[in-house]
Amino acid sequence: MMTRLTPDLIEGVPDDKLDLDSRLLKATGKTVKGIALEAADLPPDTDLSRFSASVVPITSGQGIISGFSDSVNAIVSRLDMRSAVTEGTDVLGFSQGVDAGSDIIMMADDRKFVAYNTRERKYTDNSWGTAKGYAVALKNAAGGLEGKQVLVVGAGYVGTWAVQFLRDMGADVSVTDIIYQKAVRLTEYGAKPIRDVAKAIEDHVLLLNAAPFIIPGELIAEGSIISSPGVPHYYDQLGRSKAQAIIHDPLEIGAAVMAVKSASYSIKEDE
Ligand code: 2YH
Repeated sequence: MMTRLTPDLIEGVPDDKLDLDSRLLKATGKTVKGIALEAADLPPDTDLSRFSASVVPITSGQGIISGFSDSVNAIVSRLDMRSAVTEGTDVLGFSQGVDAGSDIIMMADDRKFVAYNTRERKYTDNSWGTAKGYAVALKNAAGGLEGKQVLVVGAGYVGTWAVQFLRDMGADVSVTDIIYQKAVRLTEYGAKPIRDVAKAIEDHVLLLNAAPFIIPGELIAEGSIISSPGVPHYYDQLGRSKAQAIIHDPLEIGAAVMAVKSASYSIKEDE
């Protein structure tokens, strides 16, 4: 299932009213930029100011989401890259981004959100960036994942990437999905499928929730750390009181990782 963002979900992102950096620092010891640099395998002091991005509004399918391009633009600017929303939309906007000499072009339709590196002719995808960012956030919040049991809830695009990243981080990964067969498919990546979604959640304290699933507080184990990209995002009061940390934002972590990973292709080529 692909969740479409809505204007109310991303309200506050352009002005950083959600104060994600403070919340992330508390939970993980890192800022969005810190998480994104680690996710892109770049050193924490990497200077990104020489990179420029264009964000192209896309009208196809269900059309423009009010505030989406402005939010992505603000997220990229907060990484210290130069960024602007193109005046034109769609193909015209893309050509304006290329003409402006942008290193990275960010654009999303209903099915795909990409950061395209114009120099290296490579793109990074939002499912990849979201899974990587939330896996890195979980790792930092947990003080490392080597040998630890982690549950991925949801075996969609983000969950599938998350399983692979968490395994690479040395975690012992289980996966659950209301469609059990989807979880079973991820044995291919070394994840253990669990049929009973509720029991799987009760039995784990380290969770990556990549499902459009609201976890009721009674299922959440005391002291849980929940890295939670899935939308709709809601945790009840009981869940919030039991969890040690719940990491979530509507757009920023995934988009920041995409942009930094995209820049990293050029940095790696320069070396
Ligand atoms: O929200 C979405 C899709 N669900 C992409 C999901 C990728 N994992 N797309 C945003 C659409 C933005 C719109 N076309 C605009 O304002 O440019």
